[in-house]
Amino acid sequence: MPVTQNEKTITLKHEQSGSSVEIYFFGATVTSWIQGGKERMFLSSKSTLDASKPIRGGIPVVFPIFGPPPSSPPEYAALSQHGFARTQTWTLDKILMDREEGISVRLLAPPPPASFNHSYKLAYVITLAPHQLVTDLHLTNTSSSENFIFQALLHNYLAVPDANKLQITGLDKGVDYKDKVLGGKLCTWEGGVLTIEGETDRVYQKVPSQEIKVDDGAGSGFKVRFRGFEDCTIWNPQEKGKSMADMEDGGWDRYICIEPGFVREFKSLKPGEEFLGQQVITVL
Ligand code: TA6
Repeated sequence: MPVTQNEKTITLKHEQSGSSVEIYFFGATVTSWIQGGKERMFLSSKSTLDASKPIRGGIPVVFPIFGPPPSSPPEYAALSQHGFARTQTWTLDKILMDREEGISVRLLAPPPPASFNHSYKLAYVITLAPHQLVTDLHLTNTSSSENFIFQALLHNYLAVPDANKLQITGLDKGVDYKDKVLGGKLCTWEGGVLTIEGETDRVYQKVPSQEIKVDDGAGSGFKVRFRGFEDCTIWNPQEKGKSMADMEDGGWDRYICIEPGFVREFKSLKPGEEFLGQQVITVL
């Protein structure tokens, strides 16, 4: 059976290639992607998986805010870091495709917390193909009279053998980025190769290429393509990871986050308007 589920997870298996993906209903968090016989997602062995905290690893869904809450509007200011989608329990809506080309399921987010009084529909489509994992966030403003503002991001933790050996390319020269390590300083990317030489936490804004490559320095890597999403956060905490209670020891050397999102500002949807944010992760 290519799609199986239990009360906590749903698993897609592509029998011809042996690829598989596991998704927790909690946060619609992808927690495992096996491709070419290898685990491609980092999941901290110290992560809680009991719905008491966001999952540390895989692909948490960040919505409707990215990072710490803004100072206003009040219902956004009251949210927790990265919003609530990653701690909601989603449900399976439909198996959309089950063929040799790929297997695809759609999950639906429950309504928002009562204090966040906005109407929208949020769906997440996860598609497993032999060499690719595609995750699409579909948002519709279902209000008939009010605009809806949001930020969204797919916070992937890509498994790598050694973060210090990575070569990250595809960021266009001249793109602005907010360097959170420098207190949010706005910088301009000088082009070339980004390497991880210490804590790295940058929000690249409006990336024209919409395609980032990670060479893992060991003959493999990833390509992350996106559309709808325009920004890309690149994060690896290095030793600062020690201060995260749910980060396994040395875990920061075993992943890189290349996170497509719409996060440099709030995006506004008119009544009835839809947004699609997609990431396509390919193993190189
Ligand atoms: O996307 C990068 C980031 O916003 C970092 O600043 C870092 O804090 C990370 O996400 C993890 O956030 P979390 O709330 O999961 O600890």
